[in-house]
Amino acid sequence: MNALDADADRDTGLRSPRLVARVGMLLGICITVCFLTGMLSHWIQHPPGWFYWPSRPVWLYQTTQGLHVITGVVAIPLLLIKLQLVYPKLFARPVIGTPARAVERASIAVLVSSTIFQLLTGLLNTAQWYPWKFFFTTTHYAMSFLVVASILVHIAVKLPIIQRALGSPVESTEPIDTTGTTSEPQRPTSEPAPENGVVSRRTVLRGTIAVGSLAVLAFAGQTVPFLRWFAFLAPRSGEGPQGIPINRTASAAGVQESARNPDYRLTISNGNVTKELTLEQLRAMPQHDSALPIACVEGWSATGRWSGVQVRNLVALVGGDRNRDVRFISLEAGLYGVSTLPANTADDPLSLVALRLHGEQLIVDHGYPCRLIAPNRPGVLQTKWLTRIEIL
Ligand SMILES: Nc1nc2c(c(=O)[nH]1)N[C@H]1C(S)=C(S)[C@@H](COP(=O)(O)O)O[C@H]1N2
Ligand SMILES: [Mo]
Repeated sequence: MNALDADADRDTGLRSPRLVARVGMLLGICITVCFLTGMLSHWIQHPPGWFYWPSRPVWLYQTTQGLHVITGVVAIPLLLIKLQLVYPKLFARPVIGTPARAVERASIAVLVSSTIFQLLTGLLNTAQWYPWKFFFTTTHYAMSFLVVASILVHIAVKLPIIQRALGSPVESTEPIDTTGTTSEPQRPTSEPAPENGVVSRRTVLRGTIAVGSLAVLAFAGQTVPFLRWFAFLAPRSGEGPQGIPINRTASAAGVQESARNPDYRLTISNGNVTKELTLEQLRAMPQHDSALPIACVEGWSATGRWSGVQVRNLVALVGGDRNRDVRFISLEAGLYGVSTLPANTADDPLSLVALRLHGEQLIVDHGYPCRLIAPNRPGVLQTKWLTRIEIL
């Protein structure tokens, strides 16, 4: 008999709550970190009134978003292992039963389907593969609340069993009361712990941790340079012209011609005060260097040595002060063609309108004639092909 087929009600097989609760706990940790880092990324991109995000340390967002993608990826094998351990229960009779049981089963249906949906669409997003019609970020955000709410219900319902299961050794064969009440007598068991030829619970638990660690290595290379070699699953790991991947090319954005227009001007406005600068004038202003990462929301990140004009110098040029948010507008019309830099980050000496990358003029795919590069923020807000800057 296969160890998985052992009677689920007894504590001899792999379906023991002792193993299921431990795998569930690992999965719960991953999902919690994934949810919190995801909320953070959402708030940075759509800041509520109370939200403040510092401009330092420069690597903070890179780290939290790396964690978001890695914990999301690791949750996939953990979820599959957990489902494999418990799936007979999903089809247990009666299908609905008492009202309490109906609620529990409905919450599990929501839990399983929303978590699978969330993790898979997130994974496809890291590969920039969108085989669906809905707008990814809105759906991903809304679905995260469903995932978390259904997990909380699930934990609340199972809490007595979880506590008993985690409170005893994983290999124990003492019966656990899985009914949630103490009234039902439990069958004692005298079966020995699994021996040769039968996979033990401890082996499954170690295997789960090993699979999770492998998934970490396979994805972490997207953002941790010395792990890059392991990153066989990472879609983009630091390859690209001028040492940085390209997220959207100039031709995909439809700016091939406008970006190369010899009459190019960068317009800077502060209320009625407006200045137009040619590329020559921008180059003639004091140039500063910033070593900053592009940290894409999709999980990859890569650091470049950028140089150009400090945002705060451009703000001062039109009489703006250090308490003003600044809006950056691209030649590319549309969703990714505009971003707002909060005042604290606009004032950071590392925030640049960059003209050069790694000592060379920016190539058009990296944002020529000039782009925004600022510390500690998502790549999607590092607007390329700037045409206009507005002091708000
Ligand atoms: N105008 C514009 N700027 C943009 C984008 C874009 O699509 N259009 N993509 C953003 C995203 S999602 C990222 S991760 C970075 C990537 O910059 P890179 O292509 O130079 O690496 O640029 C950002 N700036
Ligand atoms: Mo991105």
